[in-house]
Amino acid sequence: MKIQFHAILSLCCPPFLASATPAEAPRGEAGVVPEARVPRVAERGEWRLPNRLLVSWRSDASATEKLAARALARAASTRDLTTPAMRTFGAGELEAFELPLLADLDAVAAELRRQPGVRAVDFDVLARPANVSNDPFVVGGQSWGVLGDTTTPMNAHGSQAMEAWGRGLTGGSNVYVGVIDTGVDVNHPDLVQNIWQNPHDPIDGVDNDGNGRIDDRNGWDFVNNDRTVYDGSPSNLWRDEHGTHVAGILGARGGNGIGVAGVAWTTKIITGKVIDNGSGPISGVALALDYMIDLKTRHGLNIAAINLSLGYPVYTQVVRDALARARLADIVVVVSAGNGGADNVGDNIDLAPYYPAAHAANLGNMIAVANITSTGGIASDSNFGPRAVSIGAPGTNILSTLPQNRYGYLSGTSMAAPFVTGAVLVWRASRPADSAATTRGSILVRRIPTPSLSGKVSTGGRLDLSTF
Ligand SMILES: [Ca+2]
Ligand SMILES: [Ca+2]
Ligand SMILES: [Ca+2]
Ligand SMILES: [Ca+2]
Repeated sequence: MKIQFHAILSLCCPPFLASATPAEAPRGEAGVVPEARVPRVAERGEWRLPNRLLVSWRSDASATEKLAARALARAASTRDLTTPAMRTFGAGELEAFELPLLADLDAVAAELRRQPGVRAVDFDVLARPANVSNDPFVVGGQSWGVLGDTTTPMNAHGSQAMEAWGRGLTGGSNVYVGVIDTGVDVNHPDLVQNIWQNPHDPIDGVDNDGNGRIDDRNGWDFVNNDRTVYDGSPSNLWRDEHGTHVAGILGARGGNGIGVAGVAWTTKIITGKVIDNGSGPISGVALALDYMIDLKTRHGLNIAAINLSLGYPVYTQVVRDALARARLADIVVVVSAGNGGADNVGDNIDLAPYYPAAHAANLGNMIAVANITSTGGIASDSNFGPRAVSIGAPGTNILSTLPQNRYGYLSGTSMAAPFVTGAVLVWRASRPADSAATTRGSILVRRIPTPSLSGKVSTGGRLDLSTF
C-alpha cells in the first residue's frame, strides 16, 4: 500500500522565481496602521508610513518660511504636534505633514531639509514590539497564510497568526511537535533552531535512551530504518521536500530576519520519516506514531501535536490503534483531509472514507483540515466531510521552506493541516495545562464562519488565531 502526498507542486521552477501571491492592499485602520496602503520597509526593518513626514522647525522659523515649505512638499494637510515640553525648553515647533499617497518621501524629505526654517525631517515609522515578524516573506506579503484582517500586509482569509504574534503568542521551545511525513531538512537555516536534538542518545552506536532506535538524534527514518531524517542533497533537491515544507509552515523560526515564519516561531520539531522517494509502507506511520507517544510518555517530552499530511484509501487497524494511543497520551493529531484522488476533485470522505482523516470522525483528539485559497474558497481538489473534517485553513499557494536553504510554493491539504498544528503549538505554549481535547475544542470554536466551508466541514469555518 502506498501513502499519498497531499500536496501539488504549484510551480516547478526554482522557488525564488515562483511568482508571489499578489499582496493585497492593507486596510487603512485608524490606530493600527494609519493610512498605510503602500508599506515600505525602512533600513532597520521598521514600517515607514508612506505619506507622512515629521518636520521639526527651527525655533526662529518664520511664518513665511513655513508656508513655503508646506507648499513645496505639497502637503495635503498638516498637524501641529508641538508639546508643552518643547515650548518649555525653547525647541522649535513640530508639525506632521500628510503628503499625497504616492509621494516620493525620500525626495520630499531631502528637499525639505534644504529649506531655511527646517531643523530636521523624520519619517514616521510604526514602533513595533519584538514579536513583530521581520521575516522578509512575511513582511513582503508572500506568506498570505499567516496574515489577518487587521495586519499589514493583510489577508482576511489567512490564519490571523500575525495577530496572535502581536500579542506575544509565538509558541515556545518547550512545546514539541511530531512531523510524520517525508524527512525534514534539519539543517535548513530557517528550521535548524527549532529542530529537536535528542539529549539522551548521543551518536555512539548505542541506544542510550532505550527506545529501540540507535542514535535517534532528530527523530527516526522508518522507511530506511536509520537515524538520518534528511536524505536529500544538492543534487537531489526533491527528496524530503514535502516534510521540509510542512515543518516550515508549522514551525519555521520567526523573527530571525530570514525567510518565512511558522505559525509557531519557536517549537521543537521531531521528525518521523515515513515516506521516501514518493511513498512508504503504512506500518511506518503506526511505528512513527508510537515513537512520538513513547517520547512523551516515557521520556516526558511535552509533545502537544503530531502532524500527518498524508493519506491512503484503506482502513488499517494498526494506524487506528496508534491514533487511539495518541489520544490516551493527550496528543492532538492534525491530519490533512486529502486532495480528491485521481480526478483531482475533492471528495466527501464521510461517504468515501480516506484515512487517516476519516478516523477524525471518531477520535476526539484529531482535527482533519480542508484547504482554502487566499480568497476564502475551498480548493476544488480539497476533500471535505461534515463529520470527519473539522475546519479549513490556508492550503493554496503556500510559501515555506524547501531543502537546501530554499523556499517555494506548494498547495494542498498537506499545507492546510500544519497551519492548524502550529495553532495547537501556540495555544499550548500559553496554556500548558490544557488537555488535547480542550485545545482541540478551543481552536475549533474560534473558527471564522466561512460560506465556502458551510456544510463541508463540521464547524463551517476557517482557522483563526486572532482570539487566542
Ligand atoms: Ca534511542
Ligand atoms: Ca547513542
Ligand atoms: Ca535516512
Ligand atoms: Ca524566519
